[in-house]
Amino acid sequence: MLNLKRISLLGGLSASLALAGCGGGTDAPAGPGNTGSSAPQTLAGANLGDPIPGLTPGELAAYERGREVFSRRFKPTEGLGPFYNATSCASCHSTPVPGGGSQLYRNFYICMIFPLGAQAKLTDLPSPIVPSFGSGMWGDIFPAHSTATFTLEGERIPIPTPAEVGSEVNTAQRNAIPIFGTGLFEFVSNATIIAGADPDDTDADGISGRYNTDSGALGRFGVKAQVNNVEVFTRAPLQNQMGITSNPVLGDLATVSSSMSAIQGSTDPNDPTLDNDGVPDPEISHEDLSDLITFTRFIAPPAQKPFTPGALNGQVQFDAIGCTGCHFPSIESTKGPLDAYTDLLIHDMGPDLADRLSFGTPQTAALGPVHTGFEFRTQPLWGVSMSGPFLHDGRAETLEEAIEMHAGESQVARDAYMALTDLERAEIIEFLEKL
Ligand code: HEC
Ligand code: HEC
Ligand SMILES: [Ca+2]
Ligand SMILES: [Ca+2]
Ligand SMILES: [Ca+2]
Repeated sequence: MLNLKRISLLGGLSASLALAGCGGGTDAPAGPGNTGSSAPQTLAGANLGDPIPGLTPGELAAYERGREVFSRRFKPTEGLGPFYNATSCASCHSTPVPGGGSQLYRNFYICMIFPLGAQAKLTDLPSPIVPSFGSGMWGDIFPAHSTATFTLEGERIPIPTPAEVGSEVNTAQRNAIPIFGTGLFEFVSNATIIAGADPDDTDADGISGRYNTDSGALGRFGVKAQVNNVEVFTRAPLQNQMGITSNPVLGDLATVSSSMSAIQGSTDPNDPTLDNDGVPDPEISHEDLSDLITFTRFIAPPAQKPFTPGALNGQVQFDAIGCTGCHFPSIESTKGPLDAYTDLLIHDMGPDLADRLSFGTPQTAALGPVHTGFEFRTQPLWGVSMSGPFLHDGRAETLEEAIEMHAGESQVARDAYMALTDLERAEIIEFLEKL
C-alpha cells in the first residue's frame, strides 16, 4: 500500500498567514485612464508569455528560468510518476505559447466516490485526479486490475464502476485553462472579492455568487476557486499531473490575504510531498521550484486588441444583457485594476454543466456547502478567444456554444443573448475576440 503525504489540488492546504512572497508589488500605479479596458496596456507584457512589467532584474531572471522549468519534460529517472497525466506543465498549458490552454486530447478525469456530502477520492490515488499513466500500482487499489501495467503506450487507467466501488461514482473532465495573468489574482484582496458576493441573492437579480475557501483561506485559482495561492497551484499539479514531489518554498507564508477563521483538517502546506518511485524526494530542486512559481505568478495577461465599432457595440450589449453580473469587466488589485472579466466567485451553472464534484468550503448560504458540485468560478475572459475549446471540460467548440450552454444563475443573461438579433450576437463575439 502507498502511504504518501499529499497535497490535493482540489482540497487545498491549511493556511494562516498574510500575503507574502508575491514580489512585494503593492505599489504599481494604476496607469493613465484605467477605466475598465486599459489595464492590459498597463499590466500586459509586450508579447504573450512575457512577464508583467516592473519586475526586478532578479525576478526577471527567475521568470526566464521558470519558463524553462514550465516546459521541461521530466523523465522517469528524474521522478516522473508513479502516476501522471503529462510530462511537463507545457504539455497542457501550451496554446498558443507556454502558459496557454490545450486541446481536448489533453483532458483528464476527476473522480470522486460516494454521494455528494460524503465524497472521497479513490483510495491511494494522490488526489481526485485520475492519472492516465502509471506504473502498474493500480492493482494495489483494484485487485481486478492487478495484472495491468500502464505505460505511455499502454491503455489508460480505468475508472472503477459503481459496482466495483459499491457506491456512487462521479467523474468529470477538465480541459486546461490558460494561466496568462492568473497570478495577478494573488494581488486581489479578500475584501474586494467578498464585496462582489451576494450569496443569498438579496438584490434578487438571480445571481448568487459566493466565494470558495481553501482550508480557511479565500480561493482564487482553479475552476471552482478551490485554491488560494500560486505556490499550491504549482506544487499540486507537479504532484498530481506529473508525479513530481517537492518541498514547500514558503509553505504557509505563501497564503494570500488570509483572514478566514475556519481551518479544515488537510495536509499542511509546510509538508513535503513524497512518493515511492525509487527517485529520492524532493524530485524538483528548491531553485527550480522557486523559478517555476515566479513564472506562474508573474506571467502577464493578454493585451486587448483595439476595439472595432462592432466590438464597442458588443461591449454595450454584454453589459446590458447582464453578462457583467458575473464577468466583472475590472477587478481591483494592488497592481492596478485587472480587466479579467471575472468576479472570482462561484456560481451555480445549472444541472447540465454541473460536475457533481464538490471542492472547498464555500461561503455560508442557502445553497449548502456541497452545492459546489454545481458551481464554477466565473472563468476570466481576458484572452478568451485563444482558450478554446471552452468551459471547464472543453465541451463548447465555439464562443457561441459556450454562451448558449450557460444556465442556472446565468439563465437570464443567456436567454437575453439568445433574444438578440444576429448582428448583436455577432458583435458580442467580436467584443470577446478583442479581450
Ligand atoms: C494534464 C494537464 C495539465 C498539466 C500537466 C498541468 N495543468 Fe495546470 N491546469 C490544468 C487544468 C485542467 C486546470 C484547471 C483545473 C481545475 O481547476 O480543476 C489547470 C489550472 C492551472 C492553474 C490555475 C489557473 C487559474 O485560472 O486559476 C495554474 C496556476 C496551473 N494550472 C499551473 C500549472 C503548472 C505550474 C503546471 C506544471 C507543474 C501545470 N499547471 C500542469 C491542466 C494541466
Ligand atoms: C451567473 C454568472 C455568469 C453570467 C451571468 C455569465 N457567465 Fe459566462 N461564465 C460563467 C462561469 C461560471 C463560466 C465557467 C463555466 C464552466 O467552466 O463550465 C463562464 C464561462 C464563460 C465563457 C467561456 C470561457 C472559457 O474560457 O471557457 C464565455 C465565453 C462566457 N462565459 C461568456 C458569457 C457571456 C457572453 C455572458 C452573457 C450572455 C455570460 N458569460 C454570462 C458565469 C457567468
Ligand atoms: Ca515521482
Ligand atoms: Ca444577486
Ligand atoms: Ca520519489
